[in-house]
Amino acid sequence: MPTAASTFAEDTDNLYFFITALDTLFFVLIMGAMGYFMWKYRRRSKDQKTSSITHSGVIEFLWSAIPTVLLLVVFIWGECDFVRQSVAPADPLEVRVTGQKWYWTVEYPKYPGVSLNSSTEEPALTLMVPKGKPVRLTMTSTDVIHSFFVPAFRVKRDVVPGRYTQIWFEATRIGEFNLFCTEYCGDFHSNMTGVVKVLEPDDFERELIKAGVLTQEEGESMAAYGERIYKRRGCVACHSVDGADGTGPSWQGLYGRTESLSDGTTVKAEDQYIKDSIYEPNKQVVAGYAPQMPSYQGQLDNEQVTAVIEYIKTLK
Ligand code: HEC
Ligand SMILES: [Cu+2]
Repeated sequence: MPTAASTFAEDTDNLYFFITALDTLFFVLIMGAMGYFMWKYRRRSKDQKTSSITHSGVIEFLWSAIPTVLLLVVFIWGECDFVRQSVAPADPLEVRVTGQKWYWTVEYPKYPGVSLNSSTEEPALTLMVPKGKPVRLTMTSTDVIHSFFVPAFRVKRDVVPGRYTQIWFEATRIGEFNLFCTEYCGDFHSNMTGVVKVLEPDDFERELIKAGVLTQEEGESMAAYGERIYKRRGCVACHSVDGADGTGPSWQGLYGRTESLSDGTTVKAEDQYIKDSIYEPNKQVVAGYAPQMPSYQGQLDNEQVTAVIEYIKTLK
């Protein structure tokens, strides 16, 4: 069993063990009886005939009634856990989760401006939650079906485009736990992992704001800030900076290049074009690429776009 780090873990594991023990018990009983009868009623001589066998009402009743009762126990037990795990308690910490090829973005309505992203350098910090407080995730996808799975919490739910799905949990242990996408979602599905960090409630807010708010630091150059945005806001998932081709074109040598577009026209890749590519990526699509880039309208402000441009300028 994976580490148990939420209030659901024990319930889920107990039911799981119960079902496994029940299976084992009946496997032994049924296989044992079968072996014993094979031996006991074996044919002893060539002309031995089977005696006439009628049925036993008592045994037939028991082999129907006992499994029915046991299955009802499993059903009611499972149903109670399921209901408890479906309905969050009042006033949970609300978190918005967006799944996207091939990373997660996490936002907190209570903390505007905070955004965590699993495509960051290792460890890919994705979700921060306080210990001992109910947390409710409202999840959606911008492209294909993903699935949000934290084994240590025993929570898993599909993340579907055009629909919101919810799960909640309460973490019981401080630490870092793995997050996976468990719905095959394309080439780099296996990269769609992340880290869930559980903090003491007293540290939570401070640490979250430190990790989640992206602002230019004292003395940081525009280009260095742009590089952080590139890593933190998921550009790194599709754009390389060393010339290697990805889902999108490499940024190496991009600035000032004459770009051929899919409609047959060309454009000089300078500030205006780069800015448009970030806010309205499907307006001018680079020839040879699918229009797979999400719009960052409302997610990156003007200053951040300028920082990205300054960073791209340095990638000769
Ligand atoms: C899901 C993959 C994906 C992500 C994430 C992504 N892009 Fe793109 N990007 C593309 C693709 C595909 C293209 C080429 C098609 C097009 O022009 O729309 C592209 C094109 C571009 C271009 C034009 C490049 C050129 O060679 O002309 C720029 C600039 C750009 N993206 C910036 C960004 C920035 C900034 C981010 C992060 C904030 C980002 N992209 C995140 C897929 C992505
Ligand atoms: Cu996925």
